Amino acid sequence: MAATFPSPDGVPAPLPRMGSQLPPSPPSSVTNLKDLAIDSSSNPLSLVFPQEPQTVEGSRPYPLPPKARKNHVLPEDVKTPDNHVERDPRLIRLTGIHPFNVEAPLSDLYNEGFITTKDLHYVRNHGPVPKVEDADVLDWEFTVEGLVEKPLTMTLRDLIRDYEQVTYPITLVCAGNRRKEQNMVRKTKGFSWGAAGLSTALWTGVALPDLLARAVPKRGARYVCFEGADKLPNGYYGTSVKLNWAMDPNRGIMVSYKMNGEMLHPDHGKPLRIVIPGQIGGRSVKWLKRIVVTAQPSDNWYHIYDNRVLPTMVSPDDSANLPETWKDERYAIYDLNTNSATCYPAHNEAILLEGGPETYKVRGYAYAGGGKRVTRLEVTLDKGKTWTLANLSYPEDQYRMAAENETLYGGRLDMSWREACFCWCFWDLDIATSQLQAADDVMIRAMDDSMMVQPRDMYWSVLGMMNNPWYRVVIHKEHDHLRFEHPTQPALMPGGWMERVKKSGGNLTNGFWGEKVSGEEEIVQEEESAKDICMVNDKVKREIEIEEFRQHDGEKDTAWFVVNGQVYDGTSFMEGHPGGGASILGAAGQDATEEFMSIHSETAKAMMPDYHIGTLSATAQKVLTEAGEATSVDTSPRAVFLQSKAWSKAILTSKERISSDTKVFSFSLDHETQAIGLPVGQHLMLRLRDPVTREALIRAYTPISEGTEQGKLHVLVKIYYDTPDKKGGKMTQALDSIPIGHFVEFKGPVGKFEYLGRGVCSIGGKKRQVKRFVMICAGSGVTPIYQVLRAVMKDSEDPTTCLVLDGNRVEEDILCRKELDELAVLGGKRCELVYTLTRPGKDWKGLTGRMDGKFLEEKVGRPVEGEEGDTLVLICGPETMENSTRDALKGLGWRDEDLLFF
Ligand SMILES: Nc1nc2c(c(=O)[nH]1)N[C@H]1C(S)=C(S)[C@@H](COP(=O)(O)O)O[C@H]1N2
Ligand SMILES: [Mo]
Repeated sequence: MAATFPSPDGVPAPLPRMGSQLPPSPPSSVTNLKDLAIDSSSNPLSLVFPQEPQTVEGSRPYPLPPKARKNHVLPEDVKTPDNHVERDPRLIRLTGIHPFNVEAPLSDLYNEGFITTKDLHYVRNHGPVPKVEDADVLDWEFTVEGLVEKPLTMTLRDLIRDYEQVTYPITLVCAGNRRKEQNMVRKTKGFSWGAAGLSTALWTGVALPDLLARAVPKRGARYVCFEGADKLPNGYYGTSVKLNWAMDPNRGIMVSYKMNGEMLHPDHGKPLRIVIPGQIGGRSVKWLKRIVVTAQPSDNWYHIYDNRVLPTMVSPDDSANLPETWKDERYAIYDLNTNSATCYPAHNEAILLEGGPETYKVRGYAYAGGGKRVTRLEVTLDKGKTWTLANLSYPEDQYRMAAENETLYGGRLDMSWREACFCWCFWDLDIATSQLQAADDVMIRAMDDSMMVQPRDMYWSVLGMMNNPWYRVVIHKEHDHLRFEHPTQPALMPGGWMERVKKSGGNLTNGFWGEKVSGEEEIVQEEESAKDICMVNDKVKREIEIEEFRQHDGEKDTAWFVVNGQVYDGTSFMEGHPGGGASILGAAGQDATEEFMSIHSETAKAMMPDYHIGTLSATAQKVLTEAGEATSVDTSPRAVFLQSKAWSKAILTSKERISSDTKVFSFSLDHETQAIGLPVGQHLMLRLRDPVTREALIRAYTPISEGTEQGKLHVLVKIYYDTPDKKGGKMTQALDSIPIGHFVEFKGPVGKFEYLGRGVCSIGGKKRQVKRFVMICAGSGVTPIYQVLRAVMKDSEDPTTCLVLDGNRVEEDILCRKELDELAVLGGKRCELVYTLTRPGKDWKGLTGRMDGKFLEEKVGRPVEGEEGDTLVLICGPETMENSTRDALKGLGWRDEDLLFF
């Protein structure tokens, strides 16, 4: 066959379908790889990646990709690190502008047919796209290393020259496909995919078993790790699969450099990636640099903290403190689960009742995992009481009919012997309009060849993955037509019955899609929705343009800021703000959504309607978003590191463990002589991004660095690990997991207190002279106290006296003890330093017991009559300690203005 029908690349020979009689004549301009190899062309790229004319539909016995478009760099990408990537504007962005996570509108995806073009193929990028010039593609180097007899370092050129090339159609599916539905039930840690988080392409490359066979895995090798070139907050993206799968030709795992006959698009891994059929997309590492054979699963951060289905009872809060649960390989996702969706009728599609069609062809897609075949798709119009079989078509099977040794895009179509299904399939069913009219909804479920059927109920888990309950489309009867409603719309797009049901107080988890079941108790408001605090004033109707907004950017002491597209006037609250007026001024003239939402309590959010003055116009919002991107990438050298309005990056240089749960994190600033820019007693904001969700985590810290120190910044942080009696923290765990050499962002200063020296304090901008500080702290609350104490004691002319009360559990918990002791010695009579422990060891000679009312009465006493205002009490510790201290001191006669809480 191969001799009779040369296997052209790009210009397909009009091959006969099975059973067809006459062999067509080969095309005159044969351009297959072998012919090209003897071509005298001087450009090596054009040999491997010829400018292939688009393949003609129908001329092969199997589907070929539709014609792809010529795209351009989109305006929204220009200011991002992806400003070199050309993209299709139809793609729906799921995580803001950057990083690029997108799906096509579901109908557009379906309309492209079996093979998706690069234009509409979904993209899941954890970070910026590595930039590789065309000229460097063939020189791209990667390794096969680890537990192998013959480690390999090779270029893409070697891979193409030295190995057999294959082409397979493969459907990639992100484990987050359909996650928006889960987010509607309860917010997961993942962003909101609709049902188009999957795509099918023809991938050309080398079968991984061939590569591994040459490297020869050693005894004891059980896993293969893959690592990409994209550097992310927690290291390079990487993951692993089992070695025996990687060695198994049945599994079809490949290293690929061509998608639909073209060099990989940058978003899809240019120039080289792994493609794993039947498994979640997350294992198909893009921009491939290393293949490492190991005895253990990958310890890459993204292998452990992404693409897992944790048990359903693990809440987002809990999950921060369960490192062992995360590492449990049993929760790692590999094979896809069986899933399906309805594409037509589309969301909001309407069909006429009178004069409309007699029947409607309901249709969509289905897939199964691990090479399994979808063996049936059933449709119900009565909530699962009765089911009808839909027609199924498997375009993938047509590739199995390719001639022996037939190639496509330079790779052999090695499909004839494969029993496995690597691709999605399509289903359809004609339903009489009258039947649709009589029903409330159309629901579907698929079954695979292990007889696993899609469940009715959702399995919610903290990352929101593998969502596959029956896909439900609601039917609305609206005067002369029927209108269809899908469960959700992707990203933040409104619409869908889930949102509607939730808004009307329905309980989506009642086993009846949130519909009121007769006899059901009045629904108790869900905890989650109770947390959606209303932050707007309904009476406010004003639309605000950018010019007006900009006039209140803090310069003239008026501070307007934006949260969720709404404009707030924070001017009158600057004095009352617990974080000091500076934190409002810092947000003035900006979109403060992320920061505001992640720092503020429900109480603070509930205050927002009082300050709500209008809605930002759409154009103004666009300008603001772009401005925000611009300031954060400003890299010009500055004398002072901290900026109040823009985040500045600092590189983590070391983590020094100073107690069982405390570390000093050291950062290098922009240059060696750069000052931190933090007045004594003030804090800075530290921002990290959760690498999975890109959610911003922001907290205030007081560094322990000397104010005079340059080029470096040291922050002492207590890491809240899980203990039997206490839950840990999201922020501190995330900070702890940042590798050396990666950045975090800082901003500031913030705080209403500042120590100016020699007893002069500034509190909320008002000066106050004090003679004595009482400093009460516990645990890591020592850091702001330590700052002020150091400023007092290091200035021998400062007459202020300090009484420091530091309460902890065990001796080891006393943080910065050496430094505190040294300051006490330095201060002599000016300083009294008292430690007390609640669980002292037997060698402890200091005080014991809690810093309760009795203790405070003894140590601090009552304010001295006639000397009101001479003493300022500084307090910093856990909330419960701060509250009990407040109560005790007020009981002793201290006034509110004498107590300052950090
Ligand atoms: N290097 C690298 N590989 C990666 C990712 C990534 O962010 N970096 N994302 C993964 C995830 S979660 C998915 S679903 C697929 C998506 O592949 P696509 O963008 O080509 O559709 O790539 C996987 N491989
Ligand atoms: Mo994914």
